Amino acid sequence: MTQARLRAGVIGCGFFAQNHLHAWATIPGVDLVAVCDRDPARAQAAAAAFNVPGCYTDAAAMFAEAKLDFVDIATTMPTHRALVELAASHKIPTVVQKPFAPSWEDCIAMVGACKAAGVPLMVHENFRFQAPLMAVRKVIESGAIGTPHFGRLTFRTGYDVFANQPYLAKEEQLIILDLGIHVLDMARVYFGEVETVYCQTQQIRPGIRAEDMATMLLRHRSGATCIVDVSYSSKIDPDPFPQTLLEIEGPRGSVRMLRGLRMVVTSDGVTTESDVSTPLLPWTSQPWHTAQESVLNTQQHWVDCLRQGIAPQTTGEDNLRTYALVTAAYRSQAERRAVAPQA
Ligand code: NAD
Ligand code: 89V
Repeated sequence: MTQARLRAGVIGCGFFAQNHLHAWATIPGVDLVAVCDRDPARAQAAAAAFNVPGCYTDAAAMFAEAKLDFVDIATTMPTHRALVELAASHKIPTVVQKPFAPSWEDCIAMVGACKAAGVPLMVHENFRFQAPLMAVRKVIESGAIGTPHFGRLTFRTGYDVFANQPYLAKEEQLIILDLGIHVLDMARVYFGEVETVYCQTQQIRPGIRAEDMATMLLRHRSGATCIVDVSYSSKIDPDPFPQTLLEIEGPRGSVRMLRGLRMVVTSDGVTTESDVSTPLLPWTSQPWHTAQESVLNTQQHWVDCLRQGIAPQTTGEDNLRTYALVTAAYRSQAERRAVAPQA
C-alpha cells in the first residue's frame, strides 16, 4: 500500500474530460501535473482552469517529460489504441475511456500491450460506479430477492446527445457501442456472464449514420434472461436522461429503479422505497450530476486499487467480456439470430 502522492496526466481535454479533470482535482493525494490535447486551445484552457503545470499537444512529449504515475485517456475511441500502446511503452498505468476501441482486435492488442509492460489497464466504465446502480447491486448481493432470473435494463431518452458529442452522428455503429456498452456491462454485473445475445436495431432519427435504437435479449449462463433496450430517439416527458431504469426479479422478490431514481425493493412480501439519487457536487449540474459523480467514484476506485496494488473492477480484460456483447449484438442484428459472444 503506497500513500505517496500520485502524479496524474490527462490526454484529451474535450467535452467529457472536464468531469475527469474536476474529479482528479478533487481526489486526495493526486496531483494533476500534465494535460494534453492536440488542440492547443483546449490543452491551454484545461491547464489554466485546473492550475496544471504541464501543458502538451503531443502525448509522446508528455510521457517523456512529465514523470507520471498514471495517465487518464479521455479522447474518443479511434485514438485509444495508439495512446494506450504509447503509455504501455513508457510503463505507465493507464485508464482509458469507453468505448475501449473500434474493433475487437484493437481491444485485444491494448490488453496485451499493458500485460506485456506489466502495468494495470482500466476502462473508465462509470455506470459500474453510479450510486443508484451500485445500490441495486447491493440489494442483489444481499440476497434479498434471491438469484435474479429476469430483468429489464432500459435507457431511453430524447436528450440531444449530439449537441455535446457531434461525432456520434457520424459513427458507423452508434447506440450499442456508445450507450449499450454501459448497460450491457451492468447486465453482466447483475446477472453474470452471457450465453447468447439476440438483437434488433432501428434508425429513427434522420440525419445520423447508424442505429439510434436497439432491443437486446440476453440469455445468461445462470439461466436468467435480461432485456436491454436503449434509445436516443424517444419522446418522453419528463425525459429521464441519463437515468438507467430497471426491473429485476428473483425468487424472493424484485428491485425496481423508477424515474427520479426511486428504488423499490420487494423482499419476502415486504416492500420498501428509497431515494438513491445523488447530491449535486460543487462542479456538477443537472441532468448530468449522477453521471458526473460516477466519474469521481470511478477515479477514486482506480486510485485506491493502484495504491493497494490490486486489479480494479473494470480492467481491460474484464471489459473484453462487455465488448464481446457489443460485437455479438451487431452480429445478431446482421444475421437475424441469437449469437454467442466471442470468448
Ligand atoms: P471530445 O471530442 O469532446 O474530446 C476529445 C478530445 O480529445 C478532443 O479535444 C481532441 O482534440 C482530443 N484528442 C483526440 N485525439 C488526441 C490525441 N491523440 N492526443 C491528444 N488529444 C487528442 O470527446 P468526448 O465527447 O469528450 O468523448 C471522449 C470519450 O469519452 C469518448 O470515448 C466518449 O465515448 C466518452 N464519454 C464517456 C461518457 C461516460 O463515461 N459516461 C460520457 C460522454 C463521453
Ligand atoms: O455515457 C456516455 O458514454 C455518453 C452518454 C450520452 C450515454 O452519457 O455517450
